[in-house]
Amino acid sequence: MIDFYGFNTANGQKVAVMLEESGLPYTFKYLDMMKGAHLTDDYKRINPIGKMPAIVDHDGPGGKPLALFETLAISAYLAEKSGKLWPQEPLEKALAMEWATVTPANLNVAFNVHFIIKTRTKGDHAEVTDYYTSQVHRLMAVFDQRLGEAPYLAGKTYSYADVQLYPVVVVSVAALDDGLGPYANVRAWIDRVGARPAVQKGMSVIVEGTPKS
Ligand SMILES: N[C@@H](CCC(=O)N[C@@H](CS)C(=O)NCC(=O)O)C(=O)O
Repeated sequence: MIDFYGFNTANGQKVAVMLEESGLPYTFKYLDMMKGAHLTDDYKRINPIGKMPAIVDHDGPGGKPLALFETLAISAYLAEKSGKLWPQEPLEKALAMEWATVTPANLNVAFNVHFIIKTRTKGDHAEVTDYYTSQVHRLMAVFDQRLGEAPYLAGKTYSYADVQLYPVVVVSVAALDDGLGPYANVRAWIDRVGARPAVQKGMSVIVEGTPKS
């Protein structure tokens, strides 16, 4: 059994979708970030950097419990463990890891800075905003080109790389002035990925598991 510590953001949704796609049994544990649950000593024993999400696999390697954080590490672990969304063919396996890394290492960062400047800072940060806006568009254009060459990020195979990107685009598109207008290949891919029952379920798991106050 896997414990999934989550809150309703794109990073939480990545793990929820991966768990649904993997078919592995899991329990959702609501992490109340509004109350600082991610910064407690107990949670930091699972994720020492105090960020959401994290998992504990009680049946980890060697039958021992494994606590894991970082969405990319969690996604790759779940994909390999379940054999789902884990390309076998060597080229697609390498490309899956490459494209899976682009989202957390680049696109998440650009959208996050954008969001934080808009919601948490005062004063004029036009240069920083412009820089990260251009980063977002540069990356979206690269994803769009890739998804024009192949149906999925790794190539022919739907993989954990697609799950890294999907919630980020769906959630953060509101920050783009023209939405997904310029990115027709990303739009078509969103329709393909979003039609999957496991993706639909994963995108709603956290909201469903969040206590109503
Ligand atoms: N690189 C991390 C990013 C995780 C992350 O930034 N999580 C946010 C919520 S979406 C968080 O925990 N923020 C709280 C904080 O930074 O204190 C991953 O991919 O898991």
